[in-house]
Amino acid sequence: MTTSERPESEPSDVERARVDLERRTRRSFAVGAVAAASGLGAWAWLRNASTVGGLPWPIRRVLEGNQVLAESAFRSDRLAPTFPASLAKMPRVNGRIGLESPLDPADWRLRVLAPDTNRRLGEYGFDQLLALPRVEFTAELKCVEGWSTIVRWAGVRLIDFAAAFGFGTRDGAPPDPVGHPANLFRYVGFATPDREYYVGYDVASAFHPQTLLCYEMDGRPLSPEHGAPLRLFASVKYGYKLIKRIGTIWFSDRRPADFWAEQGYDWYAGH
Ligand SMILES: Nc1nc2c(c(=O)[nH]1)N[C@H]1C(S)=C(S)[C@@H](COP(=O)(O)O)O[C@H]1N2
Ligand SMILES: [Mo]
Repeated sequence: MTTSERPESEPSDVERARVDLERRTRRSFAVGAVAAASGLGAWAWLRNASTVGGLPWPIRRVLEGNQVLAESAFRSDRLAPTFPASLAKMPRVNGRIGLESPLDPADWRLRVLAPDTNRRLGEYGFDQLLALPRVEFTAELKCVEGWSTIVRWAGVRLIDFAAAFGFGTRDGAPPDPVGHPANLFRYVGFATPDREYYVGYDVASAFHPQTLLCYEMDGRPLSPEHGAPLRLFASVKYGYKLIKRIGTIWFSDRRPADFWAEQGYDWYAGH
């Protein structure tokens, strides 16, 4: 396997977390089971339920339940399973929002913005990212539409980028999620250069060791459809959080807007 720095997962820990998660997920879905058993039929029951945030409230409840349990089960030392690179494939191209306008790679910069303004705190070229420690591992891309693909990812850990340039913390010191969590801004936002697609992360997920500013899939530079020159990969999030063609990043205490959360999907989107 050609991994430069592959996080090793601890099967027992991961397995324990998963069993815990599944047990609690089943419990939240029991809300729906009660309706199905009532003779009303789950569908009719859902259709008649009032909506909250664009979703019938029982679905909203399950999603919120999942957020609570995913956050509590989530610890940054719990790594998602990794796979041998020989099992990796390229996923299909899914989602082109924010990729429609032409992009000259030579002009591309990663811009870090001040919280809640468009003021630029820093601007970085691709070479500056390449100069940071490269991390490569093979892990699953999971789309909520119901498919998943094992993919070989390479890039820079977001936490390493933040540490290198003094972002993510109130005092500019390197982020220390375990030792000094209060020093971290609570959220990280990302947007495409045209701002058409945008995602928000809780800082624990953003600074997870398997969250990458990703510049390679399957051992090759990203294609435009997969988000060249830079996209996100996070092993703890569903595909819709893995924004392609990142233009801007901001660290903030205000929860950033999220394209699919605005359409009624779960904001947290952990799995
Ligand atoms: N800019 C942008 N990023 C995006 C999307 C999108 O529409 N626009 N779709 C998301 C969704 S829903 C998924 S499943 C993944 C798919 O990544 P892939 O096209 O590399 O397979 O990209 C995510 N990132
Ligand atoms: Mo997706």
